[in-house]
Amino acid sequence: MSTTLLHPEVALPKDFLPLNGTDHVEFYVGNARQAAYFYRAAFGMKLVAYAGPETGRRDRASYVLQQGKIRFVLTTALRPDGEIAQHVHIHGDGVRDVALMVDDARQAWKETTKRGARSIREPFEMQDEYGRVRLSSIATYGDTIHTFVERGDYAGPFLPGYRAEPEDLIARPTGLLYIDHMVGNVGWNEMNRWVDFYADTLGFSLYQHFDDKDISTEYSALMSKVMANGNGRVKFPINEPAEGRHKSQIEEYLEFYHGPGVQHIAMATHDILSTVSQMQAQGIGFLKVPHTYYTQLEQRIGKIDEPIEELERLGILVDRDDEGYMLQIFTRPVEDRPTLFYEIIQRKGSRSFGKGNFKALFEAIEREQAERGNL
Ligand code: TYF
Ligand code: FE
Repeated sequence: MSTTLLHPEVALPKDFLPLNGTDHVEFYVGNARQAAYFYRAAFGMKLVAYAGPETGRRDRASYVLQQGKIRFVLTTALRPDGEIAQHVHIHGDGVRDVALMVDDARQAWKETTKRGARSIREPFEMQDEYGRVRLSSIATYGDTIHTFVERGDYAGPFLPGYRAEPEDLIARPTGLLYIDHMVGNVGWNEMNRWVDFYADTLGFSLYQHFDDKDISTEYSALMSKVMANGNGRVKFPINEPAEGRHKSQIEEYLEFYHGPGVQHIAMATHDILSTVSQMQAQGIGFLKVPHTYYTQLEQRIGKIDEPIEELERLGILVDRDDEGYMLQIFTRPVEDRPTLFYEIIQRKGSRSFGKGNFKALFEAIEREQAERGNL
């Protein structure tokens, strides 16, 4: 993979998979009604649409939650057989589908399957009184898929078959705006295979800001490369485990998820101090950062707008690059298995993913791993 910045005289190859962003993230869960309550009360997402037996769908129930541009779909099986129950049986609750917004779902399917993507669903149409959408899906790592969503001028609350829900009085919004990136954990020595998959099959490239190899260190016990689509709206870091001082956190994930899958979803805010205070008050647990991190912060980062005491009180990390700085924080795993977690991120010019925080971050993760007896 080359990270060379394209020179103006070099013609840009045509983007064969233009993406307008992340359409939604669908989770397969054991109990969608209760999971929805968690995301509404703690993350502040609003319930906007529903499909299930009441709307004529007999085998599953789905709750659509929204905050800013972030849309989650929580789906549960109503029967013991079938793909949803099977997914939950193996993985516990987890991300099934990272759905991407396209102008042409037939073209997206054709271009990606032609380049080697495994088809999950050939292009098909769905229709109701609000209009028509076109969908198609391909496989990615583990049991995870990408659905291409072509909405056209569809005017319904989500997709055909969903009913709109009344104003959500449970949701306590926390200022989350959009998905900044979504990270996949893959198996030992599989990172480059999946980096190549996103490059060759979806036309992504190594995010230019990063050096070609990126980091595997004694303390991180992982390797990571960030892939981004042509217009940079979709960014997928890919992690693989590495040998380190202790058992890799990625290995722990792979054991409990029983294979590759989505590790974390990073959601952006314009005011991380208020977003994190509110999420904490609403019951979300974040990783703890030691006091020493903050005693050295100003000399590492320079002057920043946020009071250091406030950052320390909340456990927010800061990193800088030549374009600016960024603030980030990580939740504890949000399930009983040490699998999926969330990152809250505020960018102030920086395109960093927090490389400068890796030591502090991975030590914090290891402390939690040790508490689970998995180090
Ligand atoms: O997305 C990223 O690359 C950063 C860094 O287990 C990171 O958030 C990488 C691995 C990890 C936690 C954070
Ligand atoms: Fe991240």
